[in-house]
Amino acid sequence: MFCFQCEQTANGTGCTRGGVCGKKIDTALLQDELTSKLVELACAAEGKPHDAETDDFMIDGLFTTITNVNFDDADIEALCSRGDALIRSYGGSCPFAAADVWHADEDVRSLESLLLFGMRGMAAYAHHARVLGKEDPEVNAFFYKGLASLAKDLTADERLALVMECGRVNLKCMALLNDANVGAYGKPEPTPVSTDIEAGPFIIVTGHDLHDLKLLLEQTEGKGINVYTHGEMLPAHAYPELKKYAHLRGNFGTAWQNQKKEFADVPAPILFTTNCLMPPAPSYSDRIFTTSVVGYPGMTHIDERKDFTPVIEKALALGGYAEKREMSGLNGGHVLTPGFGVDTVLSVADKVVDAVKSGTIKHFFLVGGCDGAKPGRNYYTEFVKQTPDDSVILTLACGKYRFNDLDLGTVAGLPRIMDMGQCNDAYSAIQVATALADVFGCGVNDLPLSMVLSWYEQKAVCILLTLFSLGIKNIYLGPTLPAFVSPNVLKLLVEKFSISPISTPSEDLEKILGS
Ligand code: FS2
Ligand code: SF4
Repeated sequence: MFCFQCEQTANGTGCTRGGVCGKKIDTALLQDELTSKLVELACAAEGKPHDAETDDFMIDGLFTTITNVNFDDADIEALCSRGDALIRSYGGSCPFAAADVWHADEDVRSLESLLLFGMRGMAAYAHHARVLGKEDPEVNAFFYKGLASLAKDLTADERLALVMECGRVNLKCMALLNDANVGAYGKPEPTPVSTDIEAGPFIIVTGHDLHDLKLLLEQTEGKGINVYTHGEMLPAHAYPELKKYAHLRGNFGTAWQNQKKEFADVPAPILFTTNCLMPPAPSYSDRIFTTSVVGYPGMTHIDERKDFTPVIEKALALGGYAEKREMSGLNGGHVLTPGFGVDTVLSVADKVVDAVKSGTIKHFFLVGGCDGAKPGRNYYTEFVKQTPDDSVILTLACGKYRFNDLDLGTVAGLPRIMDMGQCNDAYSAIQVATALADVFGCGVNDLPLSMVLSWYEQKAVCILLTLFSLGIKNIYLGPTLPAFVSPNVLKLLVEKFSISPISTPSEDLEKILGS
């Protein structure tokens, strides 16, 4: 096997003898086979009309291969068989071996990986929009175009152009998902969320799929069961159509990499709607339930009929805590406040603009992205702690658990930390930055705004490509740079976008604020 798609890849170069994430060699080989089928199907179907079944397969096939999504060989084999049938229905195609990509010339491999991993990330967003009935023909078409390109003999410039196109199309995909979420659940609004767990039966829901959460809330209503979000599900509390459920009580735990510790002795089932799933320890494996594209051998899977009865029965059987438990975040805080989406932030745009003009707010930082298990990620906690009092921190995705319970007070009457939502809510951050640039009559790169990002898996890759496609410069990226960015491709990204690896919080802050 060879896999280097995530930040924790072995030795910073590639997993070859099983994944650091727990992915087995056979599973990695099957994921390569699935990717090969996706490329073959894309070649067969490119330029022809394709139906919803084929689009579903493309999107879910890509999503399945994202880090920490599916470890179940049976699921991947079933997808490969579906792929074979679809390829035949489009008249067949030339054979393609995804594994050849890993052994190609390092710059070709780098550009092809950037595109493939970017598409994997974008597929997750397309999937979430799709379950809410929203799709975009341009987004769907790009999966075929991008995947088919992997089988073509292209120049480096042509490959780079496709990488940038992936970023552009992903902006549309994130906009689609934002509209789908707002259409289904209303505009997010700032909402205090408790980290305490009430007495009695409860269910923990993790991952990113708000539709699954909504269905679970409907099915648990009136049953004496509380529902707690975990990880990237925290922003659900901010949506009017979700927070109206009184039994959506609070948030449990922190980011994904702490799940083994946090789930070990909790008397409740845990429902995984997407990544990031870690191989469960025997102490809690009978309490893990998966749905949608998530899979792990031996875990109970809730199929597309979305009957959550097994999860509900488990919650009732376990009974929860006998008494209320006072929990806290990593820094000891007890309340988290998601809901600072684009509409909330822009509703106080006048206040923000006045505060910038008067010098009350001197700088904005977007400190966002993935959390992860490798050491070095407390950089982001320290960075936020060290930001000056006259600055605002916008944040999103699971990396925020490093600091989202800190009380940094207010500036110009606004909270200093504003949680914009999940990773896909990078769309909100981009909208806010663009709106501010319009008001000030400058480009986004001229705003007093710095992006300090953390990455782990492939959704972070597509967001990064989107930021590049918008011409956004001077991004600080950590905790380490992707192994799939070759020295030449990195040189190019540094020349074009002045991207920097993070160093230390004080050094980076000095560079940002001193310049
Ligand atoms: Fe975090 Fe994992 Fe959100 Fe990533 S929960 S690293 O999937 O997309 O962020
Ligand atoms: Fe290794 Fe990451 Fe691939 Fe898992 S997803 S096999 S940890 S590179």
